[in-house]
Amino acid sequence: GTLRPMILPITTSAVHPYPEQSLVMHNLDLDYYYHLGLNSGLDLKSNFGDVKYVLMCGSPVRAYEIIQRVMQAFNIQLPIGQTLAPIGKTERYSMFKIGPIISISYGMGKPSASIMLHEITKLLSAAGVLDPVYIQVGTSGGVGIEGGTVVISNALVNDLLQPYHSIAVLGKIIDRPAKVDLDLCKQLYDVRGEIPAIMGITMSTNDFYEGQARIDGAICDYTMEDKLKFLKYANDAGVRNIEMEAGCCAAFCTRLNIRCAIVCVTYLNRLHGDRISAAPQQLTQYESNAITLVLRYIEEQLGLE
Ligand code: R2B
Ligand code: URA
Repeated sequence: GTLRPMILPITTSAVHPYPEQSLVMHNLDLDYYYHLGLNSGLDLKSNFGDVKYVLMCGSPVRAYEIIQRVMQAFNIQLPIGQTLAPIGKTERYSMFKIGPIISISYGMGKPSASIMLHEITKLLSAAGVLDPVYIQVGTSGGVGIEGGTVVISNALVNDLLQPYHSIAVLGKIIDRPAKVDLDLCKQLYDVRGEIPAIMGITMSTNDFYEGQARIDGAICDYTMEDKLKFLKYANDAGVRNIEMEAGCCAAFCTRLNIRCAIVCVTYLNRLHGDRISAAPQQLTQYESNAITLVLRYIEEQLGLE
């Protein structure tokens, strides 16, 4: 395909609004990816220069599961007793890499996801990676669809049902459009095969309980009717699932011209309840649906099949 510039070269004067601080900033020849435990002084080009896909998920355990599935897909077997080690530090995020695929966790919520996105993107940019594809392989609550269904987002809305990710910058609210790559979205949908998958709107919230109209949080100042009215209203507007990071990922990628897809499996149908009560093996099977679909797409793209 064509080479798309992912990000402008990292400069200090262009990004910093206060000229008087340029003295502090101008000697930024070493960039620290603080929360990843890496920096630009390392040989990023030889370690990360081949990256094509960044698979992002919430939990470090799932980031490890995903890279194990990648290893299976690439037919890589480690000697007995050896495991794949995470790259960098693991206090905040866990990153693994096999060939052109990174699997990295972002924690929970948009602020946590944002920090990871800034740092992995600066790192890949410094490594000379030109056109990476970012895919969120997440989990979510379904709205009007059954547990296990994979939702490939064709649009994102925030908790006000607006297609933005809003952040405060220099004392002002910036509404960043949160869009996905619709070609990528359709290509992912096309490889679904037997996997229950739909395309639909994903609502990205700032909380799991009140922010997602749950009535089982420690605080709940509304009734069951209020909850269902809101969820049905969202469902009528096209919302098919609810999670907590996609708005940030999509807006970040929209801003930097990075191709991005959001693929989240649903754990339950929120019109029927709030509690995630499926057995752990069932949830693992649900998660596997999203991973299988994404890896099927990547295998096809890389010609591994
Ligand atoms: C899905 O699952 C987490 C909450 O349980 C959150 O990170 C999300 O988006
Ligand atoms: N993640 C969420 O954010 N909400 C759910 O209901 C399930 C997973």
